[in-house]
Amino acid sequence: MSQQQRQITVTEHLLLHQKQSPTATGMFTQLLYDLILAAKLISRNVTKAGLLDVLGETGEINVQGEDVQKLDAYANRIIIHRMQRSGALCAMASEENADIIPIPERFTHGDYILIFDPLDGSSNIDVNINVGTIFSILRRISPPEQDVTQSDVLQPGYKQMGAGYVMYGPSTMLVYTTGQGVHAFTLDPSVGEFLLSQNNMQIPETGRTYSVNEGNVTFWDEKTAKAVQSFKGTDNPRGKPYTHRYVGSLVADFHRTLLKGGIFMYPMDYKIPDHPRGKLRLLCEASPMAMLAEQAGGVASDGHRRILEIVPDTLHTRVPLFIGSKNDVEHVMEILK
Ligand code: P6P
Repeated sequence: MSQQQRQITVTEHLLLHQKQSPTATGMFTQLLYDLILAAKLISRNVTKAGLLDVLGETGEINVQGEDVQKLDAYANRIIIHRMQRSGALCAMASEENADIIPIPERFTHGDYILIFDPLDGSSNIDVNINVGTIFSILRRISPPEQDVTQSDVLQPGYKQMGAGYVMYGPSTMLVYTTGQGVHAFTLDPSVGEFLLSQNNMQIPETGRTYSVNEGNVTFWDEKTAKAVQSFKGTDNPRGKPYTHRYVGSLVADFHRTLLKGGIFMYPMDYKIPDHPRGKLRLLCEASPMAMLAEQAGGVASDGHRRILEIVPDTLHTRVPLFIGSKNDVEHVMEILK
């Protein structure tokens, strides 16, 4: 990428795409701009986590039954506070909140719904491993004069207007799509701007890496175990063994898969507490990552169905997830048939 291109800020990039998309309105650009501001505030605290009293747990348990990390709660508060004031939203839904988060009457309402995981992988934060904010943007279905209902939020992933994540690691990166390709920006902390670092990212059709928590092997069904095992031998799209990589933070494992190809898997398992439908949440994890994967030429499945066609039955519906290089995911789906 030329030095000139690298100076493109995310705001310029959004406006450029807004011009090219007849349906886009300034409202969508404003939404992303406010979300980016929230991400910068989160990044500031995440990168100083060891110095501020933000490590460890709050002692609370969230709707997922997980220990709430102090930074989870902080990130959740920052996004809700900032996005309520964006003027673009009629509602929000967070991995940390049991129910839909309404926009108070005193704020301007818009037509969009923001669904997010404020700090995914936060159990890793105390050991300084990459974590991330994952977001998904829908447009309401019900008329603006009515209250937002569950049906406005429980939409299949192909209805998303946009999706993306911010990864807090050696650098803070924003990766997003509005249906016109996948683009990555790196935060330059000296100027506080996200600058374009990769345009129109494409996942290689076949990868060299498989990514799964092998510690669950005794809790998988026979076909899942066979599919995972296939990446250790020659009966796979590469015709030779893949490398195993697993960070345990979806944003980090997905970002590597997006850049290098390969497959990330979180199959259903019979571990206690079991994940009969997988561990990952459809609305705030699988769907946004699936939109990114497909926009980059990859595939995202629950093992049988296209993730983007699954209609969630609750805000916190979980699904198995197989995502990444087209040939690698289709190879697994063939075994799981
Ligand atoms: P396990 C983090 O808690 C998370 O939700 C994802 O970020 C990650 O991919 C997965 O769970 C890791 O789960 O069971 O392997 O620790």
